[in-house]
Amino acid sequence: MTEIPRSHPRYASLAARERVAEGVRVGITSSQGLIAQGRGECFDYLLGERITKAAEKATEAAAALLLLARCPALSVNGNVAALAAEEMVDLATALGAPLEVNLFHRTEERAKKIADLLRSLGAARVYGDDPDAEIPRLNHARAMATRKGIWGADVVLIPLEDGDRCEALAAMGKRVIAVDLNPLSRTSRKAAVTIVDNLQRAIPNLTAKVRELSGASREELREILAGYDNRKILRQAVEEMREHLKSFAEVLDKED
Ligand code: PTJ
Repeated sequence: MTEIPRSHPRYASLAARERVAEGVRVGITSSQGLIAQGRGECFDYLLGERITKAAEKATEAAAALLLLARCPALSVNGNVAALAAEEMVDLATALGAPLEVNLFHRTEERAKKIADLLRSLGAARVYGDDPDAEIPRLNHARAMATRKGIWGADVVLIPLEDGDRCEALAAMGKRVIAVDLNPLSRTSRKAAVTIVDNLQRAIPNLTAKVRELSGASREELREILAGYDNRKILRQAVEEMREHLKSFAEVLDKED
């Protein structure tokens, strides 16, 4: 891996790039994952590379939904494995939930490598390397699922997902939580709760919220959800992006 000096003004972004590139080198991330990371970086830049108010509200709702769930499950793909494997294991542990490897560009070798990585990090339940069910209405590899994991879950967290599967999971009656830096994506619009944030900030933030709310009553958790409107949150995320761009334009004006 290229050594990135911590003093570099773009350290976090360059270090994340290195992790995805390393993921490709060791065979856990697809080469397409590099393109996805680039797209994400661009949206993160527009967002100001910070946790927005919209993301905070969505994170609270996501934590409430996960804590209320009968059977939550957390999906992991090649980019998630490269960028936040430990953080996903930590979240799964906090919830007592399984992790399931689910790949768009699926190879059995890659699914096994990711599952092994999650197990080596201490995950108690990891599925996806031996699927035994199919998500209806999907005709690609992402339909593969596991009965004890995503297939049987009532709430599913899907970071960096494609819109098709998000829709197919919702059509199965599941509540879907997305983590996606693009507030305009189909996934963002089809999920019940969308955290518009960088995965590397979003997952630890969500785990902290889960721990904070773990003592709350079911009534309190239901109240959080009752006041939540995902469309409103997406509009707010776009608005916060716009505000950030406006402040950029003002800086440029001052420099003239
Ligand atoms: O490992 P596989 O085979 O399952 O493939 C995974 C990728 C991510 C390559 C695949 O799902 C894919 O092609 O995804 P997309 O549609 O290119 O990207 C999904 C969304 O994630 C896009 O809206 C990106 O803006 C967003 N995104 C990218 N990086 C991040 C991100 N969102 C949050 N955090 C990121 N770091």
